[in-house]
Amino acid sequence: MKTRDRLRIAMQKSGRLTEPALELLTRCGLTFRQSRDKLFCFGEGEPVDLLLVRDDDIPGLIAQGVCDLGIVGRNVLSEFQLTAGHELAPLSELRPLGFGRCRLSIAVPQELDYHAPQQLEGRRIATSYPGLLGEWLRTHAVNAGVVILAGSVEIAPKLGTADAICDLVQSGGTLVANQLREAEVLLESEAVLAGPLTLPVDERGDMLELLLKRLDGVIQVRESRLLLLQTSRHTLEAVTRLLPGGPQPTLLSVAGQPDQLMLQALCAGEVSWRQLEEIKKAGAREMYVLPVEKMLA
Ligand code: PRT
Ligand code: ZN
Repeated sequence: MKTRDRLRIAMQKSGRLTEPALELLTRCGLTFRQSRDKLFCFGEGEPVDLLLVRDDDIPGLIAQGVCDLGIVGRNVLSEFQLTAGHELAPLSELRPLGFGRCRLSIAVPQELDYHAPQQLEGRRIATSYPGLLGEWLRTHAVNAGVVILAGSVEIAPKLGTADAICDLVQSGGTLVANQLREAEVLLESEAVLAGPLTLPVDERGDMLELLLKRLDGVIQVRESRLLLLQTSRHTLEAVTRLLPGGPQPTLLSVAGQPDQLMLQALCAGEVSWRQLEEIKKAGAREMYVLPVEKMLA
């Protein structure tokens, strides 16, 4: 494989994952000379470039070494790993990214009283995910016909080309509109950062390590809030007990008020009004909840 000194990330050119993936990379400090209609975006600050492609092509591009990383749905990555030829390098999921959530499910006609996988025996199931469906059928010892379709899977039962489907579900609206209902969840999916099982050890490896650290920081702070409040020393214990999870709070003394403390705590998730009101009742005042922008552990 030819060595490169710049890292190359494959991501979806236009689709559900495009905007959130770009936003995530931007939050990691990466900026690109934008040519969205083109295949290639040159990275300006850091030696990281983008390749904009169809999501289905992303795992293959990594496996062939054309790209070092990719942002792709776990559904696409897992399907690739089950169906790709053994001559291609194995891939791994480096990080879950927390957007593009959906699930790969088997759905059956609403009138079928589904309660066990064996009811699918001998039926035809339409899907674009023959690898994942095949694996599930084997695990559950069900012999069913797999009808491979590239798209519009949900209308197959109505057309009579299949008895059930195996497709991505998010809100469930598409299933309802097609008189189908979810029977089995095969995979919980979200966008992931995919890469080769063995990471490069040259300059790209250093950049990759740096990028992973920034990514961890961004993911960690995305839901984090910094809680600031004042409390007197005698209500400190009651206030601390009510703090939403996270590391130990930091305490600062307040100038000229020896009985008062300023408390600062990093909370792992959203802090609700209800929680704030409870903490206030325990003796806190001057409370602030701030979003966290960057974090480097
Ligand atoms: O052109 P390209 O091949 O790149 O795009 P694509 O059309 O294959 O992909 P796209 O943009 O539709 O989806 C990209 C990725 O988003 C998928 O691989 C999933 O990882 C993720 N994702 C999240 C979804 C959904 N949610 C989703 N709801 N992908 C597809 N859907 C479809 C689903 O196939 C079904 O038709 O939406 C319908 C179901 O949605 P609900 O809300 O009605 O249940
Ligand atoms: Zn696709």
